[in-house]
This record gives sequence, structure tokens and C-alpha cells, in this order.
Amino acid sequence: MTLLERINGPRDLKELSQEQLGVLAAEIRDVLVETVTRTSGHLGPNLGVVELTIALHRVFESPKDKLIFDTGHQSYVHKLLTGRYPQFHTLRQSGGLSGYPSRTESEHDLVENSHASTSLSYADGMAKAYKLRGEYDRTGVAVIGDGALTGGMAWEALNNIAVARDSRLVIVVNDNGRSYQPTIGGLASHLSSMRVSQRYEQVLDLIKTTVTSTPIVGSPLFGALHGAKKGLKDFLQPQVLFEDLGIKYIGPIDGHDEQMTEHALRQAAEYGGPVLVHAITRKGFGYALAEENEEDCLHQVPGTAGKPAASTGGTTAGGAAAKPAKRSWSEVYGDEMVAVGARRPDVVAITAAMLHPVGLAPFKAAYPDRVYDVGIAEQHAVTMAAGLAMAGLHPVVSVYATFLNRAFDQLLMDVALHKLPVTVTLDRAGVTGPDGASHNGMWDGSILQVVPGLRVAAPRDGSRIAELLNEAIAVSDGPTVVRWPKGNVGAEADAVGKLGSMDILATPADGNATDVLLLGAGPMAVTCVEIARRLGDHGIGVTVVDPRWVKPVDPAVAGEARKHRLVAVVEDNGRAGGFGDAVARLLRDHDVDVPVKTFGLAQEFLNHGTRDEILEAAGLTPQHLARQLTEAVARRTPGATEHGTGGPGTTRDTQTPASRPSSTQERLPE
Ligand SMILES: Cc1ncc(C[n+]2csc(CCOP(=O)(O)OP(=O)(O)O)c2C)c(N)n1
Repeated sequence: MTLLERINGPRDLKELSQEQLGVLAAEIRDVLVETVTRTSGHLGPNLGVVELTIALHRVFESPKDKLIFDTGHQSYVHKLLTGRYPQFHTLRQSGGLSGYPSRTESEHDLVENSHASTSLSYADGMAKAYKLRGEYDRTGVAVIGDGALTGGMAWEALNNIAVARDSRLVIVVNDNGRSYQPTIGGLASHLSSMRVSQRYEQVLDLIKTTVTSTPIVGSPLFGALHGAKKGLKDFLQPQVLFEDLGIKYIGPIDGHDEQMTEHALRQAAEYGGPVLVHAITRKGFGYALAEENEEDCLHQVPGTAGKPAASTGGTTAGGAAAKPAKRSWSEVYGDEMVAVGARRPDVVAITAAMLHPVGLAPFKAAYPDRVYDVGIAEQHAVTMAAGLAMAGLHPVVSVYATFLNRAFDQLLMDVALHKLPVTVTLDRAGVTGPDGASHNGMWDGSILQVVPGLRVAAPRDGSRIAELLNEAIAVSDGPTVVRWPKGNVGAEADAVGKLGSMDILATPADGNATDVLLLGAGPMAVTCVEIARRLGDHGIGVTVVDPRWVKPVDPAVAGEARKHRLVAVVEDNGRAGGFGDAVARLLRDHDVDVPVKTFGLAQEFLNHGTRDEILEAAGLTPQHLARQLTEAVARRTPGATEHGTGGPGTTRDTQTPASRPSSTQERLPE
């Protein structure tokens, strides 16, 4: 039996000897590498916090004390030490352990988020509440990376924590010098100067040896100089930043020395006010492939089992005809940005600590001076883009769709209100899958619909990324957004005609009536072609339209809708307030009384699973959608029964999957 198999909870850790802790750390690293390379997930960050997490659980008493892992991607070791080793092999699989802390999994998990820089605010709130409730024996512990510490929220929290002098709050900065890439910014430079510079200790050593060796005056002089240590510290060390704020500072310590880390944490726990423990760690520690990986120290690795990391784009969801190409949406975008950069010297790019994942690495290689990495600071990124635009450039802010939520107000007020030419590209828009609820990019389609003057494009395939990106960057009187999903682009879907600014992808086959006008946003337009083929087999005539721009909705939709018996809209976004609702509103406004059905994601926090599994469960596959539409047409066919026996709505199989009603809703124009 391994030591790890004997750990059923943090208490079991406390009985282990220092030697045993070393063995346990090695066992944990083996399990991390073996499991995560199979399941996919965050490898480098977790390898880097093995000793730190062991020390945390030996010093503090979770769940009485509250451990909060910022972002939560580095909580695998915590899971292994809190009784979840037996389930660890199910990590990130549908129905298995989450890749982040999960309140349903364990009483030791508190914050499920995976949006960065929140831990200090949660901890501040908890510490204040425990104080007010008289629960003085609890300590709040926030573990935050140097990357997450670049986020504005962390600094808002520090500003408040600093004056909460008697809050029992320990901030552990896990400083590995990296986010995905080396962490950028003034704070990062400060921290790294502490990491690499021995100046402070050297000066103290020098003083000690030279001054104490001077006879008679030696010792008193050393004492006096030692008393001036604080001054020296101020001069030589940036920890003054925290101490002057009023937050006690301990460190820097070697976060891979379990004993030293434990000692520092015990000191912090006993202090009784806000303390910051600065632990230096190495991302990927103990696994050469990770430590030496230049791009991101294997921050997140694809799995070999199943297909969670090789998830397809929306075009192939549920078995549509398109065969996935090998290139990701991000790569196609990255190449086009290089071409755009050559034509447009005024175009600059901004990333919030995610240069490679959002596809900007080629642009950076081509134009190193035209990329700004702002750290995990989406709000700053967007308002800085406003500034760049005001000064005559055309910035392109590239973020994951879910992280744009952070910068909604900045986009609304700082960019749109000022009608500034800023383009935002949203990667991983729609269902993303294994990273769970907070990573699904299912919100932007709704929140962006309310922004005056904003134009939003959704390319259906690789060629349309280039086309729509260029159209977006050509807009000079207001902001634009271009969104695409996670994974690989699918086969190209050529237009067979135009309808205003939109592409017609399919028309009813000869002999079929114009039954359904089917609009698909982004890759869902290709899914709609497959749906139309299935419906055509049942004698239902479908016109498929790719709107290309999902905001504003082209008014030509209204005229086309009048020619059909039913309008249906499919989107990979929450249903509330998205493209479907915008189409329904347009039809109401134009007094079009053709019924509208909108298909999208139920407005829920979705559990982790693969993209395909989630789309399947949401009914967003050609098979399910075709079935629903067949039923809907049948209901509108005079003389046909609900399950259609004769007429255009005829189908052999009309059973609706149980999960469908939550993700679709019929809207009759008012
Ligand atoms: C608001 C927000 N933006 C971007 C991300 C994506 N992201 C996840 S982890 C990470 C890097 C975190 O770096 P750090 O906090 O230093 O932790 P490490 O992985 O180095 O341990 C980023 C940018 C996020 N989770 N939240």
C-alpha cells in the first residue's frame, strides 16, 4: 500500500515523518503525471504545489480553516490529500471529479471558480464574517499565483485587507514566475528581482562579517546597523510594498522545502492579522518535460484517453458531415492576424496573459513591438484598447469568450460609448467542455446583444474567420467582436447565394415547399446544412442562412421569414437574450407572424464533459434538431397528427429526447 492510499484526509498527513512526506510527494507527482497525461488537465501548476499543499494541510485544519485556491486549476494535490485519491482517475471526465474545486465533491472545497484573482476577496469576506460572528479560531487562507496576482481584483482586495488589521487571513503567494508564459508587469518584475537577487542577504552577510570583526565598536555597530535593517530592506527589497500597505510579509521561502514552508505557514497562522507568505516554486517541478517546456511548462496538457482535449468544433457536433481539419480555430486566426498586420501597420494586439492559447504567438513573432501582454487583466486590456484607439491605432483584444465577462463594463462604456474602433476576438466561444461551468463561453452572445453600436460576427468555418476578421478590422466607427469555438475548424461550407449581408447555404430541394427558414450562428450554420439535408429527406423544405454578423441582425431576415412557415435559430450560446431572441425581436418589430423556435444552451451552469457530450445533452446535434423541427412542422401541417403521418411533416421517428424541452422554446410573435 502506498502512503497516498493511506491518506483519507488532512489529519492522516499530520502523523507522517519528514522522510515519509518526501516519499508522499514523489507518489503524488507520479499520480499527477500518470493521470493528467491520460485525462487532460493542468499538469505544470499542480506539480509545482505538491510540497506547498502538503504543508498547508499540515499547518491548517481544513475545513475549520478555509483554504481557497485562486483560479482553482492547481487544486489537484488538495483533492488527493482530502480523500479523493480513489476517484482521481475520473478527473475531468463526464460524471467524474471536476478539474477545479467543487462544493459537491468535498467539504474541503469552497470556491469553484476558474476565473482568476478572486481568492483574496473571498478570503477577506470570510475573515470579516468570522470576526463578526465571534469565530476567532478560524483562519482564511488564500493561495494565489503570481499570475493571478496581476489581476485588478486581487489589488482591490489587498487594499481592503491591509486595513483589516485583526483579520485572521493568510495570503500564500505561489510565485513560479509564470502565468502560462513568464508573468508580465511591474509587480512581476519586483517579485522576480526578489527571486533571483541575493543582494539583501549578501549585504547583511557582509555587514555581519566586516563590522563584527572590527574590535570594540564591532558588536554595537552591528546592532545599530541591524536595527537599520528595515531601512535596508526598504531599499533592497520590494516586500516593502506589502509591509507598507500594512500586510505582514514572510519570505521569500523555498516552496519545495516542505519543512521550511510549514515553518513559515505556522508563523503566519500564529500572527493573528493579515500575513503574506511568499513561496518560490517551480512550475512543473519534478517532471523534466514540464519544467523544460518553454511555451507554458505544460500548464495544461491534452489527454490520451477519450477525446476531451481533441474536441471537435461545432461543425462536426453529433456527427455532422464535416470531417475535422487538423487546424484549430486559434491557429487559423493567428495566421490571418499576421497577414492583417502586414497590410495594416496600425493594427496592434492585446492578450491577457494568454498569448499562445488565443493564437497570437505568430503575430508576436512577426511584430514583437505590436503585442501587449497585460497580465490577467481583461478590464485593463479593454480600456487600454480604448486608449490605443483614441490615439489612432486599431487594437485587437484576444481573450477566451468566458473571460470577456470581466470586461463587459469597459466594452460598454469605455469603448462602445465612445464609438471606438476596437476589435475583440473571442476564442472558446460556446461549449468548451472539460473545464466545466466557468469555462463555457456561453454568455457573450447574450451580454453583447445589449451593447449599442457593437457589431458581432460569428464565422462558420476557417475561411470565414479571415473574411469576417478583415471586415471587423475595416470598421472604423465603433467596436466589433468576432467569436469562434474551441477545437479544430471543420470542412468549409460554401454559400449558394446571398441574402443581404448573409450567406445562403442551402435552399429547399425541387418539389419541396419553403417550410423552414433555418438560421445558424457560427459553426451551427454548418450543422444547419446537415439538419436541412435530413429534413429534406422527409419532404420538408429548408432554407439555411448563415447570418455571418449576429448583431445587428440583418433586416433581410424579416422578408425571408414571411416566405416560410417556421423560423428556427440555432446558436452555441445560452438561449436567454442571444441571437435567437434578437431574431424573434426583429420579426416582432416587422410584424412578421411566422412562429420562431430558438435552440441554444439551457441557461444553466453546465457540468464538465466533452464538448460533444454537452452538445448532445443540450440537443444541439443535427439528429435532435432535425427531429424537433420535423415535429414542429408536423404540428403546423393541416390534418397531420403530432407525430406526422403524411404531408410535409412526415417522419419515421419523432420521439423527443427528455432533455430537449429545457434547451428549446417556441416563441410566437406577439
Ligand atoms: C480572469 C481570467 N483570465 C484568464 C484566465 C486563464 N488562466 C488560467 S490559469 C492562468 C495563469 C495563472 O497563473 P498563476 O496564477 O501564476 O498560476 P500558475 O498556473 O502559474 O500556478 C490563466 C491566465 C483565468 N482563469 N481567469
